[in-house]
Amino acid sequence: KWEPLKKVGIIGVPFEKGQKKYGVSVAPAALRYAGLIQQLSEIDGLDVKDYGDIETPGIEEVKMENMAHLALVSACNKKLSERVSQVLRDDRVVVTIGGDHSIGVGTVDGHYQVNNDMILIWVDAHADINTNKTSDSGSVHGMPVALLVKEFNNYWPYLPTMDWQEPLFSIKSLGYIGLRSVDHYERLAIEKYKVPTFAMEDVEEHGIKNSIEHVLKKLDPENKRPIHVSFDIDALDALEAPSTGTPVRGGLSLREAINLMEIVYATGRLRAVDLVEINPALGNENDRKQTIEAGLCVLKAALGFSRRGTAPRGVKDLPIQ
Ligand code: HAR
Ligand code: MN
Ligand code: MN
Repeated sequence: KWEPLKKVGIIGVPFEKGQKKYGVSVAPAALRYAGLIQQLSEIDGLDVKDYGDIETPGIEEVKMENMAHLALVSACNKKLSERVSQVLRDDRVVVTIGGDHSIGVGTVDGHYQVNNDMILIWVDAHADINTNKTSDSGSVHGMPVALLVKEFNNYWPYLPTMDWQEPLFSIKSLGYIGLRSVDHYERLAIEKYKVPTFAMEDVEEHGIKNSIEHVLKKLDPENKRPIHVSFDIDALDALEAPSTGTPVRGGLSLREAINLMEIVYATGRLRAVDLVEINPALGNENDRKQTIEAGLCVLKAALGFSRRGTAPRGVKDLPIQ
């Protein structure tokens, strides 16, 4: 009974204060310049609307222990959350182009406001479930999942500027794919809360198809919940997507990532996709090109592009001479 929604809304988030390197904020412009809107519009039957970029200039900083730029991260995510809800209420699949992964707070919050039965698939080399007590970096892009889940309330101090965000999403609705760089307390959290996780070792053992199918079945045995995929480009092998801030070798091949997205698309329940952590300022011209192309391939697969090709609609024969 579920059919893929053939309408999408694009949001760009040129935000990079959730981590320390210059350049992730250029990704929305780089993806648009590379033909994002046009390539998505060429997918059979897909209606694409661009909702523009989320800008958050001139926010005053607050100090928070081992948590850099909290006020900026918060302000950006507040605006983003509202925009994500709006796109979903317009009956479109929301595609959010980051930006670093701290923007996952806004995308998931905005999605949850509209579909509180949503499930979240976090595709990443990292688990991004640190608190400011467990993080080695103090960068918020390693903390979005911990900020979102209600079970983590007692692990956080009061966070000034974050009052707008009430963590209501349950960790029981979260699954991971592609992990291979997980901090000690992150691993403890995954085990304590039994988060369905197909780390790279598990993807090796079961293959990508079984991996995503297992996670979906575990979170939603009745196949009835809206799906949010938060895709960190560093889930891909560093050789496939080199232009990213924290690359890790030994990751998903682009083929595996495309296959994962095709499977999610085929459920008909995909309602939100994030594509984050592409940093066009890192690496050489070829690295940049490869990484952006990989990102476009992943998005297209999520939105119904068929590698088999699609025959022209309503046409039964080749043109006669
Ligand atoms: N776990 C480390 C931290 O908390 C590194 C995670 C940041 N890298 C990312 N996130 N790209 O997926 O800082
Ligand atoms: Mn991430
Ligand atoms: Mn990552």
